Amino acid sequence: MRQKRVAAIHDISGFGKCSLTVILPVLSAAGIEASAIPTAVLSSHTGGLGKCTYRDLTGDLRAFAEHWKSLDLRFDALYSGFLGSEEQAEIVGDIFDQFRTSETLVMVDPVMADNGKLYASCTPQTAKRMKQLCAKADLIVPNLTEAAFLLGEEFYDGPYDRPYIENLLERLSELGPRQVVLTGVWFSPSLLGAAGYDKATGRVSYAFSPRVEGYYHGTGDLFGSALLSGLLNGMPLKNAMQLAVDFTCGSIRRTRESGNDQRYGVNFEAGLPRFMEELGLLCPTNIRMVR
Ligand code: PXL
Repeated sequence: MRQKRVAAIHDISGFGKCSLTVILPVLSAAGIEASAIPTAVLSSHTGGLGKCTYRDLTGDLRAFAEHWKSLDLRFDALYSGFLGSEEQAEIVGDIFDQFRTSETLVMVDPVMADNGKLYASCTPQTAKRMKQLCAKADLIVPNLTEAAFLLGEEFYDGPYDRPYIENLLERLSELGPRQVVLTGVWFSPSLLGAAGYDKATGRVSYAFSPRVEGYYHGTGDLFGSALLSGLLNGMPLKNAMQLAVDFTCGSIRRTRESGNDQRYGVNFEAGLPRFMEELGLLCPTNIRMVR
């Protein structure tokens, strides 16, 4: 089988395990060639690690794409996340137009908010621009806070029920994408997961795992890259969602048990052999966990 290739359009946060430092290794473990267009370079993520450096790469994005275009590079998926500035939404939309073919999966994670609040580096204008970018996607993967910002309504922190979630999914798909995967979904406090919607079939699917308390950075990026890994390895949406939920929740559980600082991100590395096995890329008898 021809190796799949992804263009990952996210920031690189040097410390704290989110965005490209998570996405690239996960895609690689899934057998996918991962190329990167960095949207910004930071010394760490912006979630409670003190004052980080921040270099916005807005001025470089079009030149990256032009160079790649001159090499006639083709991508099976274009996957965007955290943007370095508001203007990048339009530029990333243009990059989608430059590289998409009828075979390309365009996936947008509208990274801008969590827990009812916009990230420090985002403004209400970011939300407006992110909504325009979502209109160009085949698949979007917002969390429930981002869903509220995209739909211009108040965030509701649960408990949720199926009619509420399914109404959100449908309205999010009306923004443009043919598939929506909503994260942070729960109906009972003990289970946490994701809800998926396919506009063509009208089918709604769910994937859950036992909830682990605590707030860990980079888990949206872990979920998104694992979901894309499943889809590019041929899994149906529901199976790819379950793969991503299990991998993400397993990484959170492992990290919580280790007592490591929540701001340092999750230990997903120890879960990679299992992740690869579920993708059918490893023979189970060859797995040795080294701690
Ligand atoms: O994982 C989301 C994310 C990505 N990039 C940066 C962040 C965050 C979340 O806080 O700060 C720079």
